[in-house]
Amino acid sequence: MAWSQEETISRDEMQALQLKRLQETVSYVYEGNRHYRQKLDALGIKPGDIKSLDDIKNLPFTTKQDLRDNYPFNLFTAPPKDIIEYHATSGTTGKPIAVGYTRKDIDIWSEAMARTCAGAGITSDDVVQNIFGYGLFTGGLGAHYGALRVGAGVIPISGGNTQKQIMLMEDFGTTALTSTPSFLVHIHEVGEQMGVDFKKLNLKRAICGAEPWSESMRHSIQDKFGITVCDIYGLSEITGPGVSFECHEEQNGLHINEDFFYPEIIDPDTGEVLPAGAEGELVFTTIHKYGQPLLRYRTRDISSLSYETCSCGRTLVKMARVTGRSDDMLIIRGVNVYPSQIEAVILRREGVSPHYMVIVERKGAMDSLRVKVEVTEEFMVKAAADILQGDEFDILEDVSAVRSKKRNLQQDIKDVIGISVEIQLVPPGSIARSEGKAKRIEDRRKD
Ligand code: DLL
Repeated sequence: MAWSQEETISRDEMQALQLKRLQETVSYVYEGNRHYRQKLDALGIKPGDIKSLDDIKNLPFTTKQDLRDNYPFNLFTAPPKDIIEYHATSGTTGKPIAVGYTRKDIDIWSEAMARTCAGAGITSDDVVQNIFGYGLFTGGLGAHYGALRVGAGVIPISGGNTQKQIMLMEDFGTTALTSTPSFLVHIHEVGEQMGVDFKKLNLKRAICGAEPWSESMRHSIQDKFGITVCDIYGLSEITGPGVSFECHEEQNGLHINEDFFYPEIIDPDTGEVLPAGAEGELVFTTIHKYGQPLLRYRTRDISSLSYETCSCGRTLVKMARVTGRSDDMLIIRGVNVYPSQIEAVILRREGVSPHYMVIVERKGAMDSLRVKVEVTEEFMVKAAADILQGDEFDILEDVSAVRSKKRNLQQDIKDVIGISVEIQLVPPGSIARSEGKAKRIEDRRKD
């Protein structure tokens, strides 16, 4: 069931609402923000020039660099006294990016997250263990606000504390989890070692996101915990989590809260707007935001839009699962590679776990790709048993089993990404675990 009425309105009604809010937003930033006024003046655009939604394509893009250049608060449009909450992205280098919310922004964010929770089937009957990190990261508080709004009970445990997570799942009767997918895999692994059968707990559903993941990873988490898992997408610059969310009815694409965040897909190289269905870079204009509204923010996330009807009854446009980032994308020997493609192959294979690390190195003039993958405990036990019990023939068999696993993985990955990789099988637990977003790429070419 949809949470709010705007989720099911007709396309005409939605577009009328979007146009009204877009016009208000352009006037608001033109009047209230020096950076945007200069940008719009330079292009000769006045707020009154926005007469249709199509006119959005004349507005300037905003990039991460704009946010960096205006650090910390020069892109805020609301007066400082109206900002009631601050967050910041972790940032890979140097200073983070700051974001600020007015009371109204927190209200809209809570609404977006209430829709997200409802989309995943969370109701006032649920006990939500919120594993997203609380703090400057938007995941923790965003999920907290949404869960509160639907009337669920929230356990604000935040990330980390793996054993305590498991203890609370058992003791508090947790029914829903909100977490990065990689951390759920880790929790399951630790729980298994402790002899916990997650399927016997009260767990029913989870909302996972904040990092690229694959359909195979979803199935793997669903099977391991015996729950339904929905994807959630968002970014701090736009609001945090809840920009879009999956419905549990279809689990196929994420409904965008498009009455708050107006989406476009562009060609990342030319900036040209692409038609529905085409894959490209997601761009969002916040059309109902006051602290730090952004015009045409380039997310660098790759997706596509679908306006087809969804069986859940929501009319909100859907975006496809994010397959990678246009800037995180690895270019190896001229080929574009997304780590999520490699992940999908790994998850299909028996004997290896979803813990992996993609290492890019430069050997001479050639870039090479190495994928470190952990084998499972069972694989190790079986291999060790064969070696200990076996005669020479069995040892050879075992070595050849390892070899053939490597060869198969190598071939499958090559089939998907188009270039050859070196596979390094490593023992369980040897790849560093993250308690938030997983780090899956080590690009040593930059060293
Ligand atoms: O990760 C907000 C969030 C919190 C989303 C909790 C979902 C759940 P940032 O730290 O600013 O914000 O990182 C945003 O993470 O541009 C994507 O590249 C990536 N990302 C977020 N969700 C997904 C997802 C939060 N479901 C960046 N699938 C975004 C793939 C995702 N990538």
